Amino acid sequence: MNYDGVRHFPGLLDRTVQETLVEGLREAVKQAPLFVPLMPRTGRPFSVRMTNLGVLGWVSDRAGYRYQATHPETGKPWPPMPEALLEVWHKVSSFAGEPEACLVNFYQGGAKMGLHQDKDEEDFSAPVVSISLGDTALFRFGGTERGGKTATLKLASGDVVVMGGKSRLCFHGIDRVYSGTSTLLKEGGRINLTLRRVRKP
Ligand code: MD3
Ligand code: FE
Repeated sequence: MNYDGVRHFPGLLDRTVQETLVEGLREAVKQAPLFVPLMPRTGRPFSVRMTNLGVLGWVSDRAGYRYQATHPETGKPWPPMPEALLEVWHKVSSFAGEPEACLVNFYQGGAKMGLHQDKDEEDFSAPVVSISLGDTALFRFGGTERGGKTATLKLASGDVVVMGGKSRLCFHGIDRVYSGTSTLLKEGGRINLTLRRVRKP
């Protein structure tokens, strides 16, 4: 399906690739543990836990949202992006360069994500590529103005979404995750990986 630059590839990643990605993440979180981001100013915690892979990672705390080269708690560089992730990027992004950041969002319990825009990157010419693993989620997206009309899409394990063109700056979020809809993660829940370009070339 195609909605102003949103491209959804249901089931693009087979079970073996999904398992390979999860195994890579299990190794990565040993070096870069999941952390709970805080909302700027209020310090209210996100319900999602996060970490990053790649040369840059997205973090949020009372000081604001930003990309940085190191983990906010350990001070160490983020782990490298596994080859399997780069393959997905090159398969769907139509972008010549490599992704610089992979934000890992881990949804458990009632975790969700409110409507927001991704605009902490300097360069919006590259798409954002999203990979869903584990339980199915209800993804909501709208236009580039807050308060406009929205549509929803269910994202299942192995689905890939590419947000390019006009959709790159659309409002989007995760309304809910349907527990028990996937057997990929033994403890349940959902992982979303977003591959991004951050800096201008
Ligand atoms: C639309 N993640 O990490 S992925 C995020 O499922 C984020 O965890 C959600 O929103 C998740 O910022 C949604 C789909 C997605 C990702 C990036 C986008 C949609 C997007 C960037 C621009 C527009
Ligand atoms: Fe987002």
